[in-house]
Amino acid sequence: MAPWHLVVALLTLPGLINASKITETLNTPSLVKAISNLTEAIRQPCGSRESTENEHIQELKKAIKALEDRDSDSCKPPFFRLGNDCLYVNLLTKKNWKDSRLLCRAFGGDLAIPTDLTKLINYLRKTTAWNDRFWLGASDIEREGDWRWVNGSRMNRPEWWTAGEPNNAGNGEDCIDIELEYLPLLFDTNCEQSFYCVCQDTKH
Ligand SMILES: [Ca+2]
Ligand SMILES: [Ca+2]
Repeated sequence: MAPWHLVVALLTLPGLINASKITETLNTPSLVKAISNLTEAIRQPCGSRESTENEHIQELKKAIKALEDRDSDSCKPPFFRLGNDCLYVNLLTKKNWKDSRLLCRAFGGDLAIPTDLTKLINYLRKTTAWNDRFWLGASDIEREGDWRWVNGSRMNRPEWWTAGEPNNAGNGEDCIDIELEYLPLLFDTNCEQSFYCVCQDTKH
């Protein structure tokens, strides 16, 4: 149950409101204060309490909104926030592109479609080995030269390619990877090679 649903459930049963229990569960002082104020207002005699009650309901709504904003900004583990994206960098096992995609899907995501390639590369350079390679979520498997992200959209970022890429070397390079050893941009590479990968939770 999402925290705000818990709050709403508690508010429908005023006799059960217990500020210390809510503090323990949610650890959000502003929300607890709003609930306490509203509870106090409800206890006042009818007639004198209406305006105070409305004020406290507004206060409560604001606190719940703040809680919702906090939750919508967070990424579900193992994903972490990097700019606008919820990403997961798999450094446990190297797999080919298709199996890397399955791995990302097992976590509830897919191979990454990064919003900010520079930010991602800076992160990888700080946290991984200098010559690591990572699959991303784009390929021209369906039609040579027609680069598509895994969500089906056209990969329209010509500035993200390393100079001379994509070159479909050996007539067999249909998947995109980052190669930190070289210029920190994208390469087309044989999809059967085994690399680490960057996954993304596309629900965030
Ligand atoms: Ca190709
Ligand atoms: Ca290439």
